[in-house]
Amino acid sequence: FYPAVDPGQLIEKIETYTYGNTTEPYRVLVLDDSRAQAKYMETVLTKAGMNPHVITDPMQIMHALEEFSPEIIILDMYMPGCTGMEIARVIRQQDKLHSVPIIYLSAEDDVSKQLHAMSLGGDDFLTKPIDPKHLIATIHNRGRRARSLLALMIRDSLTGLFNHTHTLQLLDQEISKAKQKQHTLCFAMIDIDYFKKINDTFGHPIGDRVLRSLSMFLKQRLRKTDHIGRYGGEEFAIILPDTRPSDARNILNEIRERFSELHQPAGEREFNVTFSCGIAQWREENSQALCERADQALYASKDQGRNCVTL
Ligand code: GH3
Ligand code: MG
Ligand code: MG
Ligand code: MG
Repeated sequence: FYPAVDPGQLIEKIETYTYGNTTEPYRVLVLDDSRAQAKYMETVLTKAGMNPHVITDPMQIMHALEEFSPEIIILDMYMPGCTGMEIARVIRQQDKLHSVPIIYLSAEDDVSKQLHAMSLGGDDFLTKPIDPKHLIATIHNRGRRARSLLALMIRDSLTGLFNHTHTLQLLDQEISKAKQKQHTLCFAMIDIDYFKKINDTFGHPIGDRVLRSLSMFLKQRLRKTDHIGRYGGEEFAIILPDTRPSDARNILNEIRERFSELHQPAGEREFNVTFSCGIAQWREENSQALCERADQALYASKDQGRNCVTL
């Protein structure tokens, strides 16, 4: 029977690792077929201020990944019917779990077997019995790194806005929420007018500055609940949850007008920039269909001579 140590004693020692109130506790998925070990892990992680989800049946792993969406995964090596290595390999085949750290925790002390397990997608190999301080420190380090990596992965580096991929993920999430709550939802696409000409006339760095200027402008003028993404080069996407189409149009028209009045500096000179916008209200469709309709509205704005908003 493992562990031999009473978790109650250990709790005192790992208390110092507890989070401040500022951070969301790490969601840690633990898979171990031993009920005693599972219970022990749950106690230790909870006492360390983390949010553990512990399962003992390897068959539950897919469901747990989907429902709990862990930030860190801890796998036992030997379980009836399968090994932790096999689970790790399956996890690593999923794109969206690519950056989730996998930590093996096993009594296996054969180094060549440990290294083989690591080669299949594990990030660490910890051996039982593990000092809880060592365990918690490892989870903290892996978790912190995974979170900062994720924060970088979802942003566009030039503007700091959400990138294309994450914008579409957010749109899917907001569509689900709108369905659940029977809310309305609007999606807007923005494209800068004659941006090529700006680059050609003033140079690429000035063009980049215009992109940042519009990004800041949008951030300042939209609500905290709206999501702003850089959809493509000089294209932006805005998700407006719980917003009526007429309100979305008014907001974006106001932003369009104010932005066009900004003086964009270029050395001794100054110039003005306009954008065109298309808005679509969600009609119980998927995100792709919604994007296409917003894009059509945007092209209608371009057709009408640019610097306008089409709903
Ligand atoms: P329209 O009014 O029809 O939208 O004309 P446009 O010139 O804005 O449209 P077009 O799609 O022909 O040109 C977009 C340009 O945006 C082409 C590309 O060189 C430029 N671009 C894309 N990404 C960046 C970037 O990151 N920085 C800069 N400076 N320019 C970019
Ligand atoms: Mg086991
Ligand atoms: Mg374009
Ligand atoms: Mg353009």
